[in-house]
Amino acid sequence: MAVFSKALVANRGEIAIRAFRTLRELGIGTVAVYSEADRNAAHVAYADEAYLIGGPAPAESYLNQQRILETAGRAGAEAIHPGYGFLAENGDFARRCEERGIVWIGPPPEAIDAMGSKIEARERMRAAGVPIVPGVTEPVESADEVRRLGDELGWPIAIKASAGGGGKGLKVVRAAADAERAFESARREGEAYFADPAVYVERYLEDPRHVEVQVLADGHGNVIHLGERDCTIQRRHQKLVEETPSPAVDETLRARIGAIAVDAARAVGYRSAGTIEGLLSRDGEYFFLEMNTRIQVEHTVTEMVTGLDVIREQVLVAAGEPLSVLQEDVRLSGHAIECRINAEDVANGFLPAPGTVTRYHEPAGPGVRVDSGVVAGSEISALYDPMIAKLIVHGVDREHARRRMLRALDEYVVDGVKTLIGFHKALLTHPCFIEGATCHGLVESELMAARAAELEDGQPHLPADAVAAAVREVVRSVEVDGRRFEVRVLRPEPPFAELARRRRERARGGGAAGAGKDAVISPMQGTVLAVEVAEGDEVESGQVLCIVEAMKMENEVHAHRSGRVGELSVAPGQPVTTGQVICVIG
Ligand code: MV4
Repeated sequence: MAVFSKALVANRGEIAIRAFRTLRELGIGTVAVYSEADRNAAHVAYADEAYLIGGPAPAESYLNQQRILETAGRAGAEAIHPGYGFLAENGDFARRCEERGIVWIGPPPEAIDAMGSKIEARERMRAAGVPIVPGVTEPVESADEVRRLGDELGWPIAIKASAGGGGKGLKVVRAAADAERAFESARREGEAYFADPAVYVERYLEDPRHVEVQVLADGHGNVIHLGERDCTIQRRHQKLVEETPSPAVDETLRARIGAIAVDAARAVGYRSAGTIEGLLSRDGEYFFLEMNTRIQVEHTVTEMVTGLDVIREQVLVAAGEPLSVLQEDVRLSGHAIECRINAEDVANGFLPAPGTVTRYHEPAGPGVRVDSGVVAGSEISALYDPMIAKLIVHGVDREHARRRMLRALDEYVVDGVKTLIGFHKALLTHPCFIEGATCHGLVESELMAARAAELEDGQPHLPADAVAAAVREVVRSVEVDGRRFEVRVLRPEPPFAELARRRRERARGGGAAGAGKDAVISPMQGTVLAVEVAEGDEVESGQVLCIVEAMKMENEVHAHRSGRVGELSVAPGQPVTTGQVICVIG
């Protein structure tokens, strides 16, 4: 007997399909919603029924609360699963579902709201005895206060937007002299992103690990944890690889952070699946950072080592059932790793690379799981998140899982768009990853990008200041005497390709006269907010030269060496492109 007869999933892509799969196993009818850009999307084809809910932009469709609620009514869906992103952490939407008698497959709206304000969450956690990063639990109102807190907590400190999370609005302040600019910048970001300028301050931990704990809670007083996930490898606060168990957590520490996570969930009256995000310091201290009140992208690795279906628990708990397992029944077995397969161009600062997937083949075999939302012919739209799929592997231990992941990455074929497959191959063979270190800074390094790009498209890519040979390498299959060989053929680059490459190099500053190693390059496309130096100024290595705003985030551009500023080409209010020479330092 099914708990609901029909449920709507207010999402798209891989997570919509992931939720449909569980619903189908439970005998629950599946309802998809889609935008005009998603008429041919895989999640629409998978569901039993599908309804167009509006235009291509998220605001017209997947964020259109009224349309989604009306559609649930029209389809006769008794419950809504929000997936992640879009409306998943919108307390008002959860309330509106419940007011209409539609079951919200998620946490209580009050828990969403309490955790949505990071300042309130910190205060609630402090009161409940959950360790938080040392700092304030009330908004910070002035740069003076920031300086005072820095002296009190010890530099460096972090300024964070209260409505933020996931690192949006995070500013690191290394010294009192930087307090004013960072404070103003964090407030502007909070306002631009979340319409809330409130910020708070905490001690900045150096080289921490991002360790989060999966919790499950039901309406019968049961709260359990399913162990941790290590998500230390990120780029600009976007997770790229997640694994469990964490290379830095043993059984004793797991029991400790598990108990902290359960206390945190209880403190807000949690129900459903949730994640306590925390920082693990170099000396093994664990601090609460924030709670994600939704199913997360990386829930999959937890499922691999526990054998549980986290979305099944969400659905059953929403229907009033107790959790299917007790804490003492949770067994963690082996090691799981997830690689996010995004359509991004690593050689171009991880820029989203939308387009049509022309050929598509997923890996399979022992211990391999692929959660995807595309098929050959799918369009990766620039309107939505560029994640194409998640590749997850399970092995008996970390090294087994790592090798299995490399095998699976080798089997993966995605043509038509640039992906992170090459990047993951480069990362998982790097000594830093192999030894389970934090790898801070590795993802951003230029050599990694070059190696990743090379593995991505099988052509040599050299760092910007190296001289590229004007030959192209292509791989061809040949048969010789009935035996099959893959051969690499070196061909002269066609003239148009060479011209395009020279143009790219010029844009990066590699070929500009007088630039070379001394050019400061914009790492992103955006708008110049402020220029902190003038032509002819002497600057120190690391000094802020200008601030570039891209997608409402403010990014400082720093001097890579000390010297005198020349050829300054930017001014406040002007646009800059990726690779543009901002100035030279001579
Ligand atoms: C921090 C931190 C150091 N100290 N907070 C917040 C959101 C998440 N995406 C990363 N965040 C951090 N918050 C304090 N007080 C360092 C980070 C951080 C980080 C932490 C662990 C692993 C990788 C990281 C990459 C960037 C920033």
